[in-house]
Amino acid sequence: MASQTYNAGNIQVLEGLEAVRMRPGMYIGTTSSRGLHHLLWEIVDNAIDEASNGYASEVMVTLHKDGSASVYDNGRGMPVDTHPTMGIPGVEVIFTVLHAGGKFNHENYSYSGGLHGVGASVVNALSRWLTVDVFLNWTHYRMEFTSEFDPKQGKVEAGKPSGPLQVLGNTRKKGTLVRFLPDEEIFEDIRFNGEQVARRLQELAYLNQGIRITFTDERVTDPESRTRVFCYNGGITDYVQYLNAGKTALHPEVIYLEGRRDEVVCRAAIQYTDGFNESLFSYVNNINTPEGGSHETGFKAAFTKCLNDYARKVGLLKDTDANLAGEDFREGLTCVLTAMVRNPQFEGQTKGRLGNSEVRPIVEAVITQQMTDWLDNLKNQETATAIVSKAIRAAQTREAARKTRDNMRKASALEAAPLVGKLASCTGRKWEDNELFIVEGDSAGGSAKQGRDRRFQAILPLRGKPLNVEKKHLDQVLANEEFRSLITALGTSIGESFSLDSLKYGKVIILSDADQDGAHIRAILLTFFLRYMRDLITSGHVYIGMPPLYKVQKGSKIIYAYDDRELAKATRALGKGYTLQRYKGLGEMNPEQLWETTMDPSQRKLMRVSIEDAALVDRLTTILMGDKVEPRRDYISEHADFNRPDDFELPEAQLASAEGA
Ligand code: 1YM
Repeated sequence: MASQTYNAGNIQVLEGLEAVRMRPGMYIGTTSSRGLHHLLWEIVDNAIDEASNGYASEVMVTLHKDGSASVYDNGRGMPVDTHPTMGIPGVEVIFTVLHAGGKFNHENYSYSGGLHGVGASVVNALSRWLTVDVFLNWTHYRMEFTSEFDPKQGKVEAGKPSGPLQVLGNTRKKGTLVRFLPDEEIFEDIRFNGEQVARRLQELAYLNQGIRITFTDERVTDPESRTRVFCYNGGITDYVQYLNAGKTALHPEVIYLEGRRDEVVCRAAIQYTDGFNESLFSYVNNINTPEGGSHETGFKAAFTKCLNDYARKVGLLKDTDANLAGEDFREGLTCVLTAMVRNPQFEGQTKGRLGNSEVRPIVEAVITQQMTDWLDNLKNQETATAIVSKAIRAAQTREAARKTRDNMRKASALEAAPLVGKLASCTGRKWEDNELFIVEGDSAGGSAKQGRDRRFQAILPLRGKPLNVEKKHLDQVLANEEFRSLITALGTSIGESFSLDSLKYGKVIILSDADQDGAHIRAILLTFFLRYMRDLITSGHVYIGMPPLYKVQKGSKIIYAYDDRELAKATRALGKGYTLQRYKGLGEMNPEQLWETTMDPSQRKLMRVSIEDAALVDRLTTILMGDKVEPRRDYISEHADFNRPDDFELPEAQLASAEGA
């Protein structure tokens, strides 16, 4: 694919930036909000690269009132001298020639996420206007570009220079300032999301130690909260401490490992907590790799081997003992792992996995060497012992849980009927087409059983509130009857023995009431999936069913409304004399209504649950579902929106991204 696009790319150079406007999706993936933000990240990446290469110390990002965004770095300034073969200034090449990055692809730039320099012209092509100010050699240069309809040609000319490179005068400043207004003809919505921008900038600040990133959202009225500065001299060490806020650390100091080998720079920051979850966040060239990959594999192999060797050396493991498993060493682990790689190949469904196989042995060697040094250091003995002891306890509980699981499997194998507890299974044989509805309450469960299409819809009613699994150990989860029914129904097993291959349903749909209890149940189930069946979420199998909130009726005409906006539309459509019913719970709907509004694939609304920002989700789940009261109270008083049905919607709002299905 890569080599083919290169050829296609050469052709597109001839076509110019119009090609980008014709098919924006090919360059930025989508023209949704995600694509819009992609424009900003392209420019921000260039600024961060300049800083991480040591030329700039400061990056400033501003969202302006007119809808434009600007990015400044105090680095060298983009080249303004005339390009040897094209005969135009460097900045013009960068902003008007597709794939210009290749032409300038110097050594120091090849660590970037992929599109360095390439991105700038794409941003220009998809902007209404773009200006670039270069502060270089004590001179202030400017160049302006617009995308405007040209009546002579009868089409939009994309990213065309409004004039030549201007020299505006002398300056003491250094660096590059790019400002652009995304084109509303291209994007569904051109409003930037300030929170989303702030979050990513904070992440970049953690990943790029010491770089000062200033974020200003001029659209915010309160001057106090308009500007935020992110700068972390501790880098990923600070990041781990931030992730562990609200957890109890097993040792005060974060373990920091760093090394370089064959051009790959590898860093890890590690701190254990008294919890049971593994929170490993990995990045390649500042890009999150939630699906892992060769760098993660190398890290895990080295980490496990070093700790096992150490455990034997100090006698915590005897000659006759088996080695501890990787997951035993990762219980309660919070780790941020980063690798800088020359030509990263991102693979997997969401391009979230590093494919470069050469990276594995490199990371493995760096971590082995660094971790061995750390374990050999006398002052670390107490922490090292605590880590190994925790892993030994984890292994013991794992063994106990395995026995419980085996018994479960035997028990269910003995059962002749395919019924699991109260599961009403479906008859279809194709797992991809089958759907499992997890329904709150027996009465709604009853309606769902009657209303469903039994060929592909199975119903599992949940009695009362399920166990909150945050801070529960695997064996406690397995002892819980509701979760046992769920695990058996799904067929995947759980935790380390989870296997997507044996999943029995293509869609797993949570169906709960639109009230406080319903939101809580949803949050608990999502926490369970997140902690014990993470891949079920990342592979896109988990959904939230959306029952309507209102039924508006006039005569035989019925409209179901799923939110207040739809309600307003419905009442307008039906005119005077309608009756309005507000559904408080699923139980108020009869089987036909439940089918029509919530279960029928041709009419229902579903939200697919995704993990947009794994680190944030983890932190929020810990804060909101964990056992420390203080951070939860702080978070809720800071963020709660009391117009929402319930505060527990918060972690879920981060988890779920709306998607028609
Ligand atoms: C606000 C965004 O783009 N800064 C930036 C970009 C470049 C340089 C410096 C730069 C690079 C090099 C030499 C080099 C870019 N250069 C190119 C290209 N900030 C922002 N700051 N001199 C200056 O790579 O050797 C692309 S970006 F194409 F010229 F290499």
